[in-house]
Amino acid sequence: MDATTVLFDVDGTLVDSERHGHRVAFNDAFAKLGLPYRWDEETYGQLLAITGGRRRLAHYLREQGHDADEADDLAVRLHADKTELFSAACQRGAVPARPGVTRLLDELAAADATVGIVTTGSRGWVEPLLDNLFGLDRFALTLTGDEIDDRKPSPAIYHAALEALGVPAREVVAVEDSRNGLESALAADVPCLLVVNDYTREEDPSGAELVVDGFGDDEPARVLAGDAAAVPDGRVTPDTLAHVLAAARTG
Ligand code: XBP
Ligand code: MG
Repeated sequence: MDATTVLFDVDGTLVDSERHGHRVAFNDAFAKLGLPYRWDEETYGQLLAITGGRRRLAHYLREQGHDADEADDLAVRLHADKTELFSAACQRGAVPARPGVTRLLDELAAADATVGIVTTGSRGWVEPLLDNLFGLDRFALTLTGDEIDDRKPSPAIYHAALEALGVPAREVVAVEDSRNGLESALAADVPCLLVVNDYTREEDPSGAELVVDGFGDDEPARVLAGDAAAVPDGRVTPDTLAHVLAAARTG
């Protein structure tokens, strides 16, 4: 493969973490502060339009009638508790990798690819999650919402990753799950493989070079948009990523 650099999103991409991971931690944080709020799966799916858990909380609290200052103060306290709770979940192995991710990361390592992380999530849980599941030393770069406050869909995190790695956008492949992540990559001119999940499969995938519904190890990955030849045996491999780069060059 000639795609020597791959930038992975975390939530929804490497791990299907939102529905039974982050959402549960947010609800436990509400309970810990004695607040009556609970996010059911549908409500949370709608709130995912807002990237960054603290901003998501502040928005919701303002909607519940808290004034802006009170909402911001509460959001900071809630988010600190939530991050601690979710970090503990990551450390006890309660947040599994999506099927095929570890196999793909191993294949990328064997192909001497440079692999980085670009997530709006908080470093407080991102590091223990990545270390617990994959080993942090596997990643040449890990950028989180703590370092890059201008969150997806802004391209800021991709620009920062490209600069840190010293690679041009068109020689990199982004692997994302959501419209926000896709727009961030596109705005930075980075070709994108979109691996959707139950929360994001109905979002607009336009702009992605290839759209699949998984990495293929539990069941064959279905190609939802793009060249099916990129996923010949239903598994996303380094050659799939090379196809994404080639499609971007000829697109
Ligand atoms: C997804 C997000 C994050 C998580 C919650 O990040 O938007 O905010 O939902 O994590 P990505 P925090 O898909 O870019 O990995 O509460 O730490 O923000
Ligand atoms: Mg994501």
